[in-house]
Amino acid sequence: MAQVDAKIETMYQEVLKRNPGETEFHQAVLEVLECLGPVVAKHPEYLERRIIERICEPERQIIFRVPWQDDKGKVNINRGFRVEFSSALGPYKGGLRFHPSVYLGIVKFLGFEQIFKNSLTGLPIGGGKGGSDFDPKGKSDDEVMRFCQSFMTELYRHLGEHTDVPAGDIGVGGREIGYMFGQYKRITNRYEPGVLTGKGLTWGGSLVRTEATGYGATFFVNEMLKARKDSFEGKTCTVSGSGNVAIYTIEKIHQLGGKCVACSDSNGVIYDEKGLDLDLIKRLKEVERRRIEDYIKTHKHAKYVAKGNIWEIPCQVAMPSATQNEINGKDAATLVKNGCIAVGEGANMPTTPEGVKVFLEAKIAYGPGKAANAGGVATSALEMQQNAGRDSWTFEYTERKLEDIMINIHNNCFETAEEYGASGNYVLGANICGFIKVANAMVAHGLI
Ligand code: NDP
Ligand code: 2IT
Repeated sequence: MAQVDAKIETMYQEVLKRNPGETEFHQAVLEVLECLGPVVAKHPEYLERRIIERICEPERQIIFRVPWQDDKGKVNINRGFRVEFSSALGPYKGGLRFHPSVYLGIVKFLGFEQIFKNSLTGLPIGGGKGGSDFDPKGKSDDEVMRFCQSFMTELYRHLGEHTDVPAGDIGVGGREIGYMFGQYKRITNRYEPGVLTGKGLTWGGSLVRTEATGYGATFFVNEMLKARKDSFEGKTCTVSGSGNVAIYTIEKIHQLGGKCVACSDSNGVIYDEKGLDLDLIKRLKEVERRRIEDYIKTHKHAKYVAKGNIWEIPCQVAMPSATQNEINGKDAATLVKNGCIAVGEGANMPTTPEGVKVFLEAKIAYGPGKAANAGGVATSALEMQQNAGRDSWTFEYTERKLEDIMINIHNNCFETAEEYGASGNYVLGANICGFIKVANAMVAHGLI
């Protein structure tokens, strides 16, 4: 093994050298590479065909200027990205993120994780990600529309139902997908629903896609709890964020008998010991686009802590659903000390490597993002299936499919961890299981 590990270390050093300054990308690559020693020891053909080095290099990276005019007529310039990482298993598939922190390193970390996540879903989708450093916060609908139209005016030429199919992520929801779909249709003169997912229900969208990531992550945690002969019933839970993933995580936790007492946004944390009022949160965030702080305007018994740390609130189940690196080593230790027995990542890479180490050493049920939050992209693939068949399925049928997919992902990760002698380690299970399928497809496709 020492020789194999040394080879993988050399590959990682090469990634650092070729991608300077992209710290989130380095972090995502290291987490996967650290799991692959025993895999390449069993499969020397992966080393020979240099599969790992190829997987770490995106197939294509597109960076473009996005000029747009705000309501005052002022010209603004943002940067747009689409990283088409791997088409080994299907067309590039993955969301678009609009947030001021977006740069190439963020898009590449997300695109890299997406390859393995999409492989875990068992559906025919490759990995990609995109976005912009545009900040939708505080912008009018018209400004968001003009931005989306300008963004799509460049991006459209790279898309297609068999080529690359974007969806939402932070800052990109139904409104943005609508404006981008409209512009795509106008430029191409083609009504091609299969080119974007997360669409509205009357123009090609799928039931359950809105709920899918949060519901899926909760199903995944439910499976981890079941494997330990436990359940959500009566559990106190905390969910960071208050966007799409957080909202439907809270909803499913409540449906499964848990009580969610806290959520957050980038300004602060809400704590409601009676259990969060989800109807109010939906109205504040989905309809009125307000800050979570406004929760206490009507619910005076609840507490709001500006710049608070949600992980200091005792809980048995924690579901980070905001952004990357939101749980550090200290937060993880606090969670474990306070009695947390399960963590399911709705967000992508929300736990730092130090935090992951704490969870794994404490042997709590820890579901990493690329497994736990795969329900969103899986339901996007179901939306693609419905579009291809000019069909639309019922809520119940689609939700059952989502639950089956999450159960399968759980079982595959669990069994892979067992097979590699790391019982209960879903990080190892997810990385190995996701990687092998992609690697085998790459071997089959030859040197491309
Ligand atoms: P939304 O834009 O709907 O919500 C994001 C939430 O996270 C908001 O409450 C936001 O607060 C908070 N947040 C975002 N960035 C930061 C930050 N830098 N610091 C603190 N809080 C922050 O996005 P989603 O719910 O769609 O995405 C949440 C996470 O889930 C992301 O990691 C995303 O990659 C992941 N994910 C999403 C999927 C999807 O289908 N949408 C699928 C799989 C994973 P504020 O409003 O203050 O910015
Ligand atoms: O991180 C993710 O998996 C997403 N943002 C969803 C991607 C998709 O194509 O539905």
